[in-house]
Amino acid sequence: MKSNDSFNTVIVGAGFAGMFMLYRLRMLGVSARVYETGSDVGGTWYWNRYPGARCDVESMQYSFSFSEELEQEWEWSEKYSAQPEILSYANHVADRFDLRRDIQFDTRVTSITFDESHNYWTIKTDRGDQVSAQFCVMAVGCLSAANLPDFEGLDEFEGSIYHTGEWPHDEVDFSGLQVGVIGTGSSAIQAIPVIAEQASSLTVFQRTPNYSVPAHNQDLDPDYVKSVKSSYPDLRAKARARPTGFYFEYDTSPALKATAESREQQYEAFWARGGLPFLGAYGDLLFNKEANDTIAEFARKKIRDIVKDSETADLLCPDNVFGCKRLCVDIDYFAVYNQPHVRLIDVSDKPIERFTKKGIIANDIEYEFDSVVCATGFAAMTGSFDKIQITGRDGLTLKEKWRAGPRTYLGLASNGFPNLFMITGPGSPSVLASMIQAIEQHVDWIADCIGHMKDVGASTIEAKVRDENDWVDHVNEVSQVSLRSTCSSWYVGANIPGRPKVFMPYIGGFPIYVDKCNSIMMGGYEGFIMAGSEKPTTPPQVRCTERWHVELDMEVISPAAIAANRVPIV
Ligand code: N01
Repeated sequence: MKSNDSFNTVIVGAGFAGMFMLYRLRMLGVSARVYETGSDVGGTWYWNRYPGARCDVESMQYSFSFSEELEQEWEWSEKYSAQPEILSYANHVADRFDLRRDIQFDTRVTSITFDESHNYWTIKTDRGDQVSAQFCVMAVGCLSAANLPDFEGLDEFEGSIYHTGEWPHDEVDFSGLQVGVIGTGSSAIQAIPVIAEQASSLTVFQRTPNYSVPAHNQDLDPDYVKSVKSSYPDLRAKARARPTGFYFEYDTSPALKATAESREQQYEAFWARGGLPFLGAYGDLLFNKEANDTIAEFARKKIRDIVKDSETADLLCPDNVFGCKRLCVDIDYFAVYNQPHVRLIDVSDKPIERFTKKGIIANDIEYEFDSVVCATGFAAMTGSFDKIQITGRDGLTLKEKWRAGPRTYLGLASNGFPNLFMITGPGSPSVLASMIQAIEQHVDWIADCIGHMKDVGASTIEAKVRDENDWVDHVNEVSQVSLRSTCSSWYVGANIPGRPKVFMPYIGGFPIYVDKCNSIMMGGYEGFIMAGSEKPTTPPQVRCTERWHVELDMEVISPAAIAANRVPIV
C-alpha cells in the first residue's frame, strides 16, 4: 500500500505502547496512523516466542489499568503469564477497541525527517509509503532490537540458528536434537529448562553467570482474582506509589542492622515468595555493598544446594553485585544442570572462537549441534531508535546526537527533534518500572500535551537544551547512588562492544518521576518551548493524566529515605 496521506500523529510500533497511544489519540479526535514491522500487534510479546517465555511481573498487575471493563473481563490463568496468554491479551485489546483499522502491519519505518519550514515530519517506510504528520510518537520498545553477535563462521553452520527475540512463528521442535544455547540472561534462563525437555543433548555457553530467583509460578486462585478485581483501583494506586510501579510487600529496614540469623530467616521467607520481590527483603541491598554481599551469598548457597556437581555449581555462582544486572526469575533453571544430557561450558576467559559447518568451537573444542539458540539479548533502550534514520533540525540525526549516550528530557523528548515523543524512552523509569504502567503514564502525558496544543493552536513543542542537560545530569547522578551502576549490564549498554557506557533508565523511582512529569505539565510545560500558540496563557486541561496523581509514600521515597539508602528499587 502506498499513500501520501497526512496525519496529526504517526506512531511507530504496535506493542502495548503504540496500541494505547492510538486509543488515546482517537479519544482526542485527531487522526493517527500506526506502522508496525510485525504482522500483528503485541510488540515484545509478538517477537519473543521462545520456549518458556513469560512475564516476571505478576499478571494481575502486568495489564492495562485505563479501562475498568477491560480489567474486569480479562481472565489471567497464572501468577506469571506465559507469552501466548499475554499475546492473546494484546489481541483482545486490539479487537475490543477496534484498533487494527489504523495500524499498517508488515511495514518498517525507515526514516523520519523534520521539515523546519512547515513544522511537520515526513515518514517513509520500506513499503514505499511517504506520509506527513505534525507529531511522531516512537513506541518502539526498550528491548526490541535483537543483538546477534558477529560470530565468525556463522554463515557456515549447516544447522538451524535462532535468536530468542526473533523466534519463528511456526513451532520449533527440538525433539531428539543436539542443541546449543549461547547466553545465560533472562531469556536463556527461561528457555533452557523447556528446551532440555525435548533435546537429546543441551550445551549452554556461559560468559557470565546470573542470579536467578524461583518464580514459584502457580495457577491463579479464583478467590484471589475476585478480591483483586473487587478493589483494582486500590491495587493500582498502591502500585503507583511504589518505586517500581508495581506492588509487593517489602521491608525497608537495613540488612546490616539485622542479626545473621534473622537475615537468613528473612531471605528464606522472601525466597519462598519468589520472583523480583526477593530484592525487597531489605532496604539497603542495592545501596550498600556489604549488605548486598549478604543476599548474594544467600543466593549462591541456594545454587550450591540445588546443583549436585560442585564444579558446575561453582561456575553458575555469580560473584558480582546481586541485582546489578537485571535479576532473572526462573522455573527450575539451576536444577536442569543435574540432568545427564545438559552441560555447561564456561566461555568467560576465552570467548567462543567460531562457528563451523557442524557447530561451535570454544576452548579449542568443537561442539556439534543440530540447532543453536542465541539468547544474546538486545541493543537495549536505544537500539530500535538507531534502526530508523531520524533527522531533526539542521539535519542533525538522533543517532549522531546520542553518539555518547542518549540525551532526553524526561525520556519523553529530545532537543532538536520538535513534536517527536518517545514512550518509555531512555531517561525515564521504563525498564525499572512495571512496563505497562510506565507506558500508560507516558501515553497519558503525551495525549494531554497533544490535546493542549490542539486547544491553543500551538505548532511545535521542543525540549529546551538547558532543561534537557539538567535532566540528563540528574539521571546520571541518581544512578550513582545505586550499586546498579557498578557492573557491566545492558542498563549501561555494556553488553554490546562499542556502545557508550551510560546508565540509561531513570532510577529515582516511578512516583517521584510521575510527580515531576505532572508538575511540568501543570506549570505550562516547563522546560519545553511551545511555539505558535494562539492562546499562550491558557492553562493545560488535564484529560488523561488525572489518574497519575500519586500519593507519595515519603517514608520510602523522601530525600531522607534515599539518603538513608532505604529505597528498594527493583
Ligand atoms: O538478554 P541479556 P536477555 N558470547 O542481555 C550472553 C528482559 N526479559 O534476552 O552477561 C557469549 O540479559 C550474555 O553474556 P554477558 C529482561 O529485562 C525479560 O536474556 O554479557 N555470550 C548474557 O548471558 C532481561 O534482562 C524476561 O557476559 C554472549 C546473554 O547472552 C532483558 O530482557 C524474559 C555473547 C544475554 O543476556 C534481556 O534478557 C526475557 C557472546 N558474544 C527477557 N553476547 C521476563 O522474564 C551475549 N552473550 C519478563
